[in-house]
Amino acid sequence: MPQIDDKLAPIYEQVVRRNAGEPEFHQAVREVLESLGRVVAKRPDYLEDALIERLCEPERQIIFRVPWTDDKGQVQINRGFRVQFSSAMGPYKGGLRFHPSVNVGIIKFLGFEQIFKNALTGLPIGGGKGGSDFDPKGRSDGEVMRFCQSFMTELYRHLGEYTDVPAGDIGVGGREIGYMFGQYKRLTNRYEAGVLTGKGLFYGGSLARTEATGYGNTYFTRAMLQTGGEDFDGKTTVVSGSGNVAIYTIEKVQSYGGKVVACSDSSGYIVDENGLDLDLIKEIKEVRRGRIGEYVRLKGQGYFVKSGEGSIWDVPCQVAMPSATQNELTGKDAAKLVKNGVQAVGEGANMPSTPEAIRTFQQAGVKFGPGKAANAGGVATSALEMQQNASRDRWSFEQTEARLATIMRDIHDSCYETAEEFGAPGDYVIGANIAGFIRVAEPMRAFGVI
Ligand code: NDP
Ligand code: 2IT
Repeated sequence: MPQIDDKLAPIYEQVVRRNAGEPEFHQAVREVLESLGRVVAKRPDYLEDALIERLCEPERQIIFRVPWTDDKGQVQINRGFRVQFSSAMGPYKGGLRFHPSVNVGIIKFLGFEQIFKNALTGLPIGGGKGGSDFDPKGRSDGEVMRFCQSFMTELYRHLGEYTDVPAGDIGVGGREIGYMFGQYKRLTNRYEAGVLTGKGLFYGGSLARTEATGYGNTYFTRAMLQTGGEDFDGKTTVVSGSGNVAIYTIEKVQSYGGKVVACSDSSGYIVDENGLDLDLIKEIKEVRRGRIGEYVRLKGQGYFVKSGEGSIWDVPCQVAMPSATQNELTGKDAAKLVKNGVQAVGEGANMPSTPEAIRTFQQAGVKFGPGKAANAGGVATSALEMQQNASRDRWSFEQTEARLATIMRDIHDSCYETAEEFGAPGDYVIGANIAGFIRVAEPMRAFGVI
């Protein structure tokens, strides 16, 4: 198991002590600290003024009650969160997740990852994350609207285009952003377009934001493949999830000639050896908000494996793109993928591979793109949406996508080059952690002890 440098070990121990019962947060911090030993060996000045300790402690954590009334007239109570982790690079920026599994440790791990991801984009955005344990599944539009309005009735006082700019994540898409933007506008009496991103195209949203995370991961993974003279063309690919990130990953991979044979949701996974019919998946998921298993019946081909009865990573593929949730790809899954000849793994989700899985990939020489680099296209395009809002402008799809493609190429190259510079060629985990860290550390030093 990779070790944390002796000088950094006390920081990790302190994080574990201070954040008891938050294993995902510990995991995210541990991975970054494992990489930073190489930095402080060259630059011991980064150990001064408790800079790394400060980076591991959120600037502000907000937890609040969200009361709302369901369609039966029953009052429901959820818990809302916003962790404003670091504003060294710009206003806090990061998504909102609505899922029953949400707790403060999950939001903290996501917020911590977001700091480095956002720094890697090269755009002026700090790191934050929020959400609620609200479960939108099976709820009517009216219930979702009332929940979003109540959530924003507390959150709005902590937001602002120069303060904190949320967007979507699991369970939060265009519908939810619309309800939240409407309530923010009503409460503040300000048409402050730059306060949320992922907005609808009719009220300040950016073209290509919906596609950005999946497209961006595809660009990143393609860039990794190209370092070995390979491409997606003709490669069998498996993409987990079937939400926003998964759908637009499948779309872009298919456009490069990749054959995507499997995807999933929390009920299980589908396999279609002929290549997935993406129009049908969009119809099931984006229009009907249905379950992925319906594909097999509607298409009349392929098969469905229920959750718990197998793993999507048993499906042989050359490229794997986990795009559902954290720790969905275990060491055992990774061993199976390696045995089946996987060549590249691009993480669309945040921290989908366990530490054992990452180790297995890297020891086998599989090109591994960590989420904080590979899925940064979503937040990067959110920053482009903020630019358009600030200049009261609107860019074409082509213009926005071209910026996204350049940003992903730059992120790939800076991870690749940083890994080489710090003696770990081909290790995108070390490259991403170190490149992201240095960008945040410099303004932190300039600002003094705050
Ligand atoms: P969506 O809500 O659109 O889709 C999530 C997908 O993952 C669904 O298919 C969902 O299945 C599945 N899923 C979620 N939780 C679980 C779980 N606990 N077990 C099994 N399956 C699960 O979310 P996104 O596509 O936006 O997000 C997917 C991942 O990408 C997340 O890790 C998110 O943090 C990350 N991400 C998202 C970005 C964005 O711009 N949206 C940007 C960067 C990263 P079901 O519907 O059955 O719950
Ligand atoms: O994890 C992520 O980067 C996101 N959910 C997108 C954040 C954003 O602000 O667009």
